Amino acid sequence: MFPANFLWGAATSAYQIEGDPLAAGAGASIWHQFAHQPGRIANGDTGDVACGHYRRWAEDVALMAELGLTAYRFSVAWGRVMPNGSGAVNQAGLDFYRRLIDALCERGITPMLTLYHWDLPQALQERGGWQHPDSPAWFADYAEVLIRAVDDRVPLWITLNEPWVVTVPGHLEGIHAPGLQNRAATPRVAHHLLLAHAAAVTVYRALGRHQIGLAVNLEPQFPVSASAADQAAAHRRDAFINRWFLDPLLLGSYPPELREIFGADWPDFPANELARIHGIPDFIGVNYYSRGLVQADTTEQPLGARRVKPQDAPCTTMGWEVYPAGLTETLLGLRERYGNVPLYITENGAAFIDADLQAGVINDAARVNYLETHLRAAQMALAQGVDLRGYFVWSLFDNFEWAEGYAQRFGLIQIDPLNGRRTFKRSAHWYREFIQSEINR
Ligand code: IFM
Repeated sequence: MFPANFLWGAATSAYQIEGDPLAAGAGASIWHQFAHQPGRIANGDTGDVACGHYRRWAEDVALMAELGLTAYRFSVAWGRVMPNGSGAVNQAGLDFYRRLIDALCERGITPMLTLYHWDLPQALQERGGWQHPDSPAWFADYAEVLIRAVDDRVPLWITLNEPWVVTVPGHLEGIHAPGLQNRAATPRVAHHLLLAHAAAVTVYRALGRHQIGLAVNLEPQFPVSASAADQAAAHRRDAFINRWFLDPLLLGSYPPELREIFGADWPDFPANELARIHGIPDFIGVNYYSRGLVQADTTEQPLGARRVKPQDAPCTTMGWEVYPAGLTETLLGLRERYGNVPLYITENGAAFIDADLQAGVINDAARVNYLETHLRAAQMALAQGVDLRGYFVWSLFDNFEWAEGYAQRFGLIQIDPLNGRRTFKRSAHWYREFIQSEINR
């Protein structure tokens, strides 16, 4: 049912797994700074140790091979490569990623490299971060360093991971780094992220030889009732989450609902900047976890809507409903709105409280069920002709789940917090068999 050259992967990101964030001359990131502020992260957790992948990368690549992955999605910590975010390059940081990529290639695992998974160098934040009009140029310079260094061995590039999350939890709600609650700045942050994506793609088209896209978090929105207010709220939330970034990129303009949502805080963006953003990436990465059930609520500003937890539906420990049909709907909806752009599912997975290790097995049956039903949902979109090229489980490891710290566990592989020992959960064994059966079909 899956095409023969379909990629079977798992995904991670730098700050969530590496640990040793300041090693070998690396510059601190906004997440390092944020996690060390009291009260920001559950249980006071930080990424100082994380999964220890910075030290154990070779062992981790061996685990990926044991799992039978044909692809691995990881991100580069900008501050390891450019400690101040711009200017001098730190060779030791670059070498860490070169070694990782070489090891993946030796094992026949296709690297998918994300340039930005939320860990802006703190030095750039101090200059204004994503609010600064030069931020797209900073990003393009950083992208150029990486493209020149490793494009010969990296066939799949992602500019930004989930620019919506950088924008909203990071700059509007203040629950992610850099922890700002600045409604007036929020639209510009999003706009600069889009310009940064476009600038990196321009560099890539000049220097790179493979494919570049971006990864967005998408979730279909459903009104909680048939009332006109709830329906309008679901529609606004769809524009706010699903179309904010993809419409300007693929259609050339922002959804008009954003001006209604932000009112006077929505600037008139110049036509030449919108034209620069408008451009078809080589692929879109879809990060799918759940659907949104939406209720109108005027106290929730600026959206006038809030997400509610469904009654009597299975949910993960993040409180996200398990809703596989939404994945099929998302993939078909993308094709309907934007045309048959190549797609990868760059993240899909679930946090659960896993059973303890018993007789050598961590029986995470709920995660197996989640993955199986979502793969079936992906197959349904493929059967209807969607150009889906790969699937990446989030996540390879239990890791630092941002503001939730280590309490939320998405991994196929458990990490012992005391000694970093890695243990395959049942879902890892299941995924290995699934991949094998697909490859041998
Ligand atoms: O852990 C995150 C990841 O960094 C980005 N996408 C969602 C995941 C689960 O919340």
